[in-house]
Amino acid sequence: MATGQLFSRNTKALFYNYKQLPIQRMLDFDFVCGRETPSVAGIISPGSEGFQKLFFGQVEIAIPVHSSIEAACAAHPTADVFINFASFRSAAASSMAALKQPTLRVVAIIAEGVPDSDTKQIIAYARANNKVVIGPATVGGIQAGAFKIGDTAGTIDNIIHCKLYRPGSVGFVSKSGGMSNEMYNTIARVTDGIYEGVAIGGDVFPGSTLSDHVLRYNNIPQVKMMVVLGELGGRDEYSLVEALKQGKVKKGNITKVKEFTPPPIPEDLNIAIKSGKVRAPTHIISTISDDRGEEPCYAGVPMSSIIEKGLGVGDVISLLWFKRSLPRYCTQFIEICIILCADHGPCVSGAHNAIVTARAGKDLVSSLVSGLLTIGPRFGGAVDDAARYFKDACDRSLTPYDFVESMKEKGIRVPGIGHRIKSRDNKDKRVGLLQKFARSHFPSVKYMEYAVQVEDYTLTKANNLVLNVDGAIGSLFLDLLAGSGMFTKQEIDEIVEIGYLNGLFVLARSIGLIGHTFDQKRLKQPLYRHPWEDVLYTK
Ligand code: Q5B
Repeated sequence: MATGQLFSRNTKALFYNYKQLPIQRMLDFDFVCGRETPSVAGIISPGSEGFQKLFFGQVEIAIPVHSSIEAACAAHPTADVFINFASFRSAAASSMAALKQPTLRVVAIIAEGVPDSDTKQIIAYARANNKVVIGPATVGGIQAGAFKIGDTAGTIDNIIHCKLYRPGSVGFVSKSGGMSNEMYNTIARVTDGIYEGVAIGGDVFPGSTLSDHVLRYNNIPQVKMMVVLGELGGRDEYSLVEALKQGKVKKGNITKVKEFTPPPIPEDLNIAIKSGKVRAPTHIISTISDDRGEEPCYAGVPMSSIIEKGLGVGDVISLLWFKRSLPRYCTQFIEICIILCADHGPCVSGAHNAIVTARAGKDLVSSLVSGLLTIGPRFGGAVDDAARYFKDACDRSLTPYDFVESMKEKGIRVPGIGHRIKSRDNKDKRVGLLQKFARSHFPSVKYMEYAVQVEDYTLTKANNLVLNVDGAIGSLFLDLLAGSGMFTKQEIDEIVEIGYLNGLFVLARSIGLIGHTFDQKRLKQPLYRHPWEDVLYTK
């Protein structure tokens, strides 16, 4: 084993396998010791790369993450300690790979249960190449005021209590990691404190022995006293007796340690909140669903009860959009709207866009979104405006004539009226189906009747100025809101004002747009190019 110091206040380590807590504990230790730079130079997380955010005192730092030991060593050539938090299954291979790196000098293996045969190979390789192995099955080691491995010495409170943030004069080595914490405490009470402490690990074949470390401490001038915690039945202890008999272990004179008060480590926000010490404002308010309990709830209704009661999509929309359970006829109406608006063939704006996008090789979400983006005042997105204008005109008892003519004066087309292919003689079947359902289930269809009177008037102007599907849904939803007795007048105004109802068309038509996308992909359709013959080229 190499003689003398293993670590210093400038030691940099590479940490194998991302473990947030032990890394943060190392950084907290660095901070209370007054180190200028963090001791963890890089993290090795096989297969991933990037950065991990951790705290160094009060500030956040980004520690680089490397996908291999070789890449980490190349990026951090001054890091000479390898802290191996791999499982017992992969600890041997990763430790051997680390020992083979010329930049790495010390390897600490935390895992318990590494096969003895693997450990023996590691020890042989380390000895032959003048490298130091601590562990396996170790908590690690610490040089007070300079560097610590992983979870060594426990919490920051314990570290401060045991004065490990500044060097004392005691070199300590122990077989047990758990007992070394107790010994740090005892040593701090009866001496000027620890200079360095190492737990060699509980395995039969430790990478470095009690005597290896005692003989090393003997070469460190700052170590004036040594404490060894062996175990019953251990053999390593005899080699220490032999070393003492041969006078290999010198005596030391203690000089007074310079005391200082370490800076406090800011408490983690989550811990402080849990203990009731601080309060923090939230950034989001949510009132429609909650996924924190055993099962998600929609507007307070557990998902299992939705399934047990055999509720449907209309009920889920009632809960998540309107925050209440609506009567069955209302949820049935919502479901009918969704069924009727799910698709209207490949030629409408939305489907056309989705088809062209899918044929350009784009993915499902892109194709869906490109279709959805066409929904607006002319296509499918006139439901809210239809509800707004019909409600305003009907509530003000405007005659259909006055309403339509006042819209004409303002240059606004009546939302919910007019269709590209539907007409007086080819009425939209969907409108008829919605009206039929409402007439037999709704307590009142006042707004719908008003819309029909508007249609009667617009049809006197042109054959295609029929009440379309947007207008039918818009006017009938006003009847649903007013007639169900489930909404106050203020709530109805808010729903109309915010504009909930285009959501019905958006939701429904997504079903069709997804279908068209799959259809094109299934048919392996090539890139779409519009034919020249279909374009009027003019100046
Ligand atoms: N005129 C829908 O127009 C369309 C008038 C009007 C007064 C009106 C048009 C319109 C309001 C918006 C609306 C939803 C653009 C339609 C849907 C879903 C769909 C689609 C599908 C599906 C059709 C000819 C003359 C002009 C106009 C006048 C037209 N509309 N006057 N109020 N509303 N409607 N959108 O055929 O004197 O000659 O200048 O904007 O409700 O999107 O299946 O395809 O499920 O996918 O292009 O059903 O009505 O008529 O523009 O040539 O106008 O009528 O001022 O008068 P057209 P235009 P003038 S449902």
